[in-house]
Amino acid sequence: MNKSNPWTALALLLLVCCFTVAAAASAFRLEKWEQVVKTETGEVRVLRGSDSPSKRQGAGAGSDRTNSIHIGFIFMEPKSLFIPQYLDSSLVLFVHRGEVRVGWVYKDDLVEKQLKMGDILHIPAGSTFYMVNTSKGQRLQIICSVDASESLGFPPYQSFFVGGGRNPVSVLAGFHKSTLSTAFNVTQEEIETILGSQTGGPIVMVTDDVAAGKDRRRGKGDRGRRGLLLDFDSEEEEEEEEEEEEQRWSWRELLENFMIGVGGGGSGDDRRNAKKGPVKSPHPYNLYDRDPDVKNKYGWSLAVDEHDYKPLKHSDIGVYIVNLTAGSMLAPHVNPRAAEYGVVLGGSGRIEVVFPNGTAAASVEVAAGDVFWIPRYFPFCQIASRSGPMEFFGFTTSSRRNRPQFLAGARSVLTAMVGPELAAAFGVPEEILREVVKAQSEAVIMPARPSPEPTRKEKEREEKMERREK
Ligand SMILES: *[C@@H]1O[C@H](CO)[C@@H](O)[C@H](O)[C@H]1NC(C)=O
Ligand SMILES: *[C@@H]1O[C@H](CO)[C@@H](O)[C@H](O)[C@H]1NC(C)=O
Ligand SMILES: *[C@@H]1O[C@H](CO)[C@@H](O)[C@H](O)[C@H]1NC(C)=O
Ligand SMILES: CC(=O)N[C@H]1CO[C@H](CO)[C@@H](O)[C@@H]1O
Repeated sequence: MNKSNPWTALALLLLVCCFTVAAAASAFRLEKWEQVVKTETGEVRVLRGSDSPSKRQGAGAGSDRTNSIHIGFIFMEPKSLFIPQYLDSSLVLFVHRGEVRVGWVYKDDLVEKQLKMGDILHIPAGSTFYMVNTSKGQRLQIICSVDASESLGFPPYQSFFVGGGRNPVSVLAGFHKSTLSTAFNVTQEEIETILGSQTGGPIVMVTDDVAAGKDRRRGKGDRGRRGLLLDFDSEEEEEEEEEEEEQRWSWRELLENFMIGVGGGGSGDDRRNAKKGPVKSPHPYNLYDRDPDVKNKYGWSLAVDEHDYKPLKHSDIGVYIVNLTAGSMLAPHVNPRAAEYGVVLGGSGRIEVVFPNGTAAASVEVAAGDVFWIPRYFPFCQIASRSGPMEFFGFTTSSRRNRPQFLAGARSVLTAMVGPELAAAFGVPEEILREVVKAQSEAVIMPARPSPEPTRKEKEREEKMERREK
């Protein structure tokens, strides 16, 4: 009479309950593993959060943040380097095992920290960082949250390698060689040396010196302490962690919409009239009444944010204006916090924009009246034509201090990071990297490179090519 045994019935009931609970629990377990990086010396795996941000149409960013977080697992063998990169997502790193030295750009300076087991560290979206193992013979494991609420919408996250070469491809590679030659003030050959060496993937083996960070301590005075850009205001701004609703777009839309108003008519001369609308209080703010943030022989630029003009805070919009002399360049840079809209007020020039994978997204000629759009995080530069100055003005989609990150010039991410890690990232000797990074004495706005005259080596190569073509 087992059937009627009440104990058996109870046991069955319990069993059923257990299964139900287990089934429910498995629905809460994230199982969509993705291998994002895999090299001989390391690996990154990501588990996507239960909902990707692109699905959260219309949801106020931040209101349901839990849905837009992915969980990343980073494994790095001893003596390995995670090549300098920035992401379209912010990270909170947690050191699960081993030790790691992390260098990253914080408020325009390079900061380095030695993390040990149990430490956590926040790396903001758009901030360039690298990681070096420092644990003796122990595999390093980091668990991190990948907060995609500021992402471009391509989960799990989009990385932009600053260091690199052939693999990973540095975003620098997306600019014309001649543009880089001007920005860095070195020959195109030297550029090719820097950008053609690394083949090891995003996580590479490094020498003991790099792993131990020896050079770092020795050369302390030489690096790190420099403001990257526009430290025109030493007052420490409290970072409001406001969430910004980002535009969603696809690569295709990007290509199609780069020039949103080519030949939009209207010469730059209208601008002053346009400004004098019937604006009531609060008082307007005049761009021309203020000293530029950056000014040298080759041009000037200034940006107005909510700290300068409070009303901007309400609409969360920033304003900037740039004037470049003939042939000059606003060096390759990145806006870590905002998309940028620009209007060419006068003159003409060229704009280059680079995809995250280090290929050219656009290289477009612009003239007065043209309107351009640059997505957040995308590297780009503006170059005035040699025939005359180019003036452009525009808006950024954030009223917070933008802190553009420059990728070339005397105050750039590269000058801040130059050292054994960056050399290892590019796969070249440190002296060679230093020569290239230091050749440019100007910051932010660079002169045209004087001689389109090729060097002897370049000439010889050209002649060889010509002969081959015949
Ligand atoms: C921009 O610079 C050019 C010379 O480089 C100058 O003639 C022009 O007036 C400047 N524009 C403004 C608005 O300052
Ligand atoms: C780089 O990314 C763009 C945009 O997604 C794509 O069109 C292009 O094919 C990619 N190039 C390479 C070499 O992967
Ligand atoms: C560019 O490099 C040359 C040396 O090769 C130097 O004389 C010149 O001052 C540099 N120009 C700038 C703007 O740094
Ligand atoms: C600084 C440091 O401890 N680096 C270590 C990275 O891993 C290698 C291999 O175990 C060690 O020899 C290094 O000391």
